[in-house]
Amino acid sequence: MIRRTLILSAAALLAAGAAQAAIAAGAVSVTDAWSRPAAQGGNGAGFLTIANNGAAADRLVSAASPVAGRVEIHESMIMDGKAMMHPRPGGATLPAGAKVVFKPGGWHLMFIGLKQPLKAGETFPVTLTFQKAGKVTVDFAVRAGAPAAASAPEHKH
Ligand SMILES: [Cu+2]
Repeated sequence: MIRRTLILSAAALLAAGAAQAAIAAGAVSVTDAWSRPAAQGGNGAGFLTIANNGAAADRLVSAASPVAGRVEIHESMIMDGKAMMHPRPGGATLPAGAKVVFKPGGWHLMFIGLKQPLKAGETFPVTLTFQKAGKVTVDFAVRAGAPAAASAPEHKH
């Protein structure tokens, strides 16, 4: 099962690399992509680690997934003692040589309007678009035991 998933992921990466020369040459790599379980019709939150191994800064400009109506890039921060999420329409800066970790309480992807439930143990594809490195599709793993996205703080725009 794990082996099959790895092979499929490798095939997907190869396909993406063939279609996206920038990624094949690319300085950006993505690891540890995961999300919390979430219900159909609701919103989900996604987390990942992005390494920019290049000599120039890059930027995660957008993301998209067939499981969601749209995907937004958000940043959570504590304001007045409350966790607040803010959309970051300009995306996330990836400094040269830096590793940027999207994690609970910080940067995250917001899957708005889920077309299907995100079930623990399953994976779903997300296509990330980087300003310089281009597009890459990554499988996000839904982790059992993680708090449901429904328990996340309300959005305050
Ligand atoms: Cu959010």
